[in-house]
Amino acid sequence: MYRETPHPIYLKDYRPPEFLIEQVELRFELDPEHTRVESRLALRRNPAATRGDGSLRLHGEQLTLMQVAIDGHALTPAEYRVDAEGLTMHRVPDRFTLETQVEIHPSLNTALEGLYQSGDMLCTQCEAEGFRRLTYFLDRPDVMARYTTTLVADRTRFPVLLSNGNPVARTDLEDGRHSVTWDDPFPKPSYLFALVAGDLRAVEDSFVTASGREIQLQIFVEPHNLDKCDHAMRSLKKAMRWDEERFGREYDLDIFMIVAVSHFNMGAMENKGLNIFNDKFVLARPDTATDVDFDGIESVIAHEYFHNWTGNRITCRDWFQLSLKEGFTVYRDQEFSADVGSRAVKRISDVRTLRAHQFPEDAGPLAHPVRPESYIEINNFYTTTVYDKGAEVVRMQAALLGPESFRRATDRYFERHDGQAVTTEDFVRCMEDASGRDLTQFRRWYEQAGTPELSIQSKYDATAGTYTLSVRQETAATPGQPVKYPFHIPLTIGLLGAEGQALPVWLAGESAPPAPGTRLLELTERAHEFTLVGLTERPVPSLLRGFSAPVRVRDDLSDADRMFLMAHDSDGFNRWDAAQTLHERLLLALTDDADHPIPEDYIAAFQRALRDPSADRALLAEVLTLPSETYLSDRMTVVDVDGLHRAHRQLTRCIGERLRADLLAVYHDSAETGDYVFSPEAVGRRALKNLALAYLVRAEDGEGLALCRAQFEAAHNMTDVMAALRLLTEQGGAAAEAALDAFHRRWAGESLVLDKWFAVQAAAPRADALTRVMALLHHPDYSARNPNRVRSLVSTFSNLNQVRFHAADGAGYRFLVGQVLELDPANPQLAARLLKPLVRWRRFDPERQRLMRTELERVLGSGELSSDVFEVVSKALA
Ligand code: 0A1
Ligand code: ZN
Repeated sequence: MYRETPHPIYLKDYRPPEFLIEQVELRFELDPEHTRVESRLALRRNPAATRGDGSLRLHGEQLTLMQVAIDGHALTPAEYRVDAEGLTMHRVPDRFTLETQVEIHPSLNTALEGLYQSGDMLCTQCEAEGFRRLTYFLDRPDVMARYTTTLVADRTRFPVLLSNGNPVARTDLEDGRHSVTWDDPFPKPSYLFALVAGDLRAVEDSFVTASGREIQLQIFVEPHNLDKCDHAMRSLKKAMRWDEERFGREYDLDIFMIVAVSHFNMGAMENKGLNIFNDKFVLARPDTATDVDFDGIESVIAHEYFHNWTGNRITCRDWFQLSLKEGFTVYRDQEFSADVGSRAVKRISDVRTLRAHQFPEDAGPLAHPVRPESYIEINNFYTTTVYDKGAEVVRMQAALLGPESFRRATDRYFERHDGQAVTTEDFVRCMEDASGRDLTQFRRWYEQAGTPELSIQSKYDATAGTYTLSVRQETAATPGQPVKYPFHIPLTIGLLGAEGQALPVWLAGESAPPAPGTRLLELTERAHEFTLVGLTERPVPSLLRGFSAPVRVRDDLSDADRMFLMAHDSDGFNRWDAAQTLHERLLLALTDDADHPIPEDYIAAFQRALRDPSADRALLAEVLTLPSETYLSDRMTVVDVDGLHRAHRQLTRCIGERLRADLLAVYHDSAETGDYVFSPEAVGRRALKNLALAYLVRAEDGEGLALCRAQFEAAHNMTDVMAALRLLTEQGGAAAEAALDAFHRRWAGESLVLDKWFAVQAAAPRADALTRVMALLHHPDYSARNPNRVRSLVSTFSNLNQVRFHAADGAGYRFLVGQVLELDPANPQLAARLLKPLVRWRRFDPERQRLMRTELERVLGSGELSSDVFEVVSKALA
């Protein structure tokens, strides 16, 4: 909590550390109320740094210092100073051993940063700056050290004691405690340190690496969750194999451990050899978890595992480089999911996320480059820009280099920088060195915020047989960056002939045509003209195939062109994107004018898609899904909350009515037979079936609802149960209440399933949504101390129930701010994230703007805020 305005930290102020820490010995006497931490650090002056005044300052927060000694001599109070952020020793030798003893209080730690209690266990979260809540340290990622850690705790309460690396000693003590010592041979930054203590059970397996080493794999959970780890273990082994095959990366330690905890601020954490997970991304059984959960587990397990090379072996020099590890690791987990599942479906879901979250962030007051220049609170920079746009930036480099050259470049990166703390610049240099390409201009993707908009105009000249694409790029100003320079944009395109066949993309000046198919064009100027030749008919262009760059596109294609692409494009992503644009244009027209006609050929195009027996079910489900209200609101200059909601319902209902027979056929054809399987085909089939059900229910002819009730009663997998419960809750009435009660009774002891019960009520766009949400805050199962529970109720309401959150009287805004202010003293990270939906306030009508601004000002004026919330709210209002 601060009283003064917190100061930003700037990239330009980066200096190498004055001291290095070579060896760390830690001893924790663990107890939820009072934990004692003894540390012994081998420090030496960094030869690469300029000499300061001879003093040394270590980070430390919320620590009670008991003792400090240099080379065995206790310091007197005159020789050091302690303040709220650290410990300064006035004079230190060039090389010495520092010993400290501190006390900390895990059970009081509600921020879930540092050492905290989750249920009956104790665990740590150190990224980004949590290690300083364990002991005094140089808590910055460019200080890499070897750690030996001894954990001491009561044998009965904490039979399992884990830390990074390999266990090297175990002792039973006389007083009922025991101790385990762990040694991690790999130097690591402090943010990758972890410990766990608890009464846990492990599911065990093993993995033989490409070079023949056997790795022990363990997933630790509370005893009642042992039957929910199979999918996580399978996912882990798949990820390990994939990283060997695709990136040549083998695991290094002899053990790899995962621990599932129920209180966690984020998704999971890649601590060396000891990943700690939000249990939501570990635990799954077909009857407790949906396909979306299974999918999330597979990709988060992979993501954290992949960090072992991209993040741990090679880490970040400073937190401005966060995307070095996060962008690259997201790219790697995306590619993994694409390879083990469906590439087109994966790309669609990633682009959906990017457009729904990153594009608005890039267009709003919190816009920042992939490599930010400054921050107040680093915890606020675990953003969709750093993660997802960061992944796009790596993807574009992979596209520009081509697969062989990109693999050479990543090999070079791993070889050159193993064991180092480096920068995004070092990464790009490896790309250049391995490929011979000059990426000078490309670096702007790391430096400039904002989403470029491409306008593409086409002209066909029948006599010359040429087709000209005139492309312009423009990027709007973002906070602190009034002027934007052109980006280097990979633009992948294809051309389709009248029968839907691929035509060659033959550039004027080239002596012979390339083979028909996809071609990568490169845009570097503000405006480019590409003249394509050898075309005896006007082609239909398929632009930005596979979403080859994170840009918005404005083109001059007709609806007929889009329907043609939807039916014929060989690029699955673009078939979907054509459909999305059709939906979007129609929905926006309906928003402006409820009487806007719904074209026959639009309905017919979707009917054809539904009737195509060869169509991939998963892709078909994506094609038939309307863009969300939140996404559409980003496409309007002034968001019309109620108009969008009405238009969405109107079109959904119309599709349900007009395509009723086809939807019913699809629904019945896709019935579940036999046991639940998590495969791309089965997931696609369930997605399509439940989408059909949603249209049928919303047609409100009674039959859909009857099917829905039957599905809710009969289904054995959570995907089908939740799909039905969501629709029933949305419809309301006695059937909904009965279903919600039955569900709650059935799943009373299952925390993650109860999260779904809260979320489904918060998301239902019924008139009494807010009243219900507020009542649920007092439900015995609600807990403001569990981030998953808070997100399931509060974030679901404010992010996924746009029409009710933005109710014209401002009650939704007052509710959210009340929650933020209540949570902030306990858990600033969570509070700052909750505030995000209000940041877009300038996009709404004047009255809503006023209401939202008033609430943001109420936050700012409310006295002691965390730096997390202060940064978000002050930037939102700037
Ligand atoms: N590095 C993790 C994400 C993470 C970041 C911060 C945390 O606490 C403040 C926790 C996890 C990842 O990318 O998975
Ligand atoms: Zn990550």
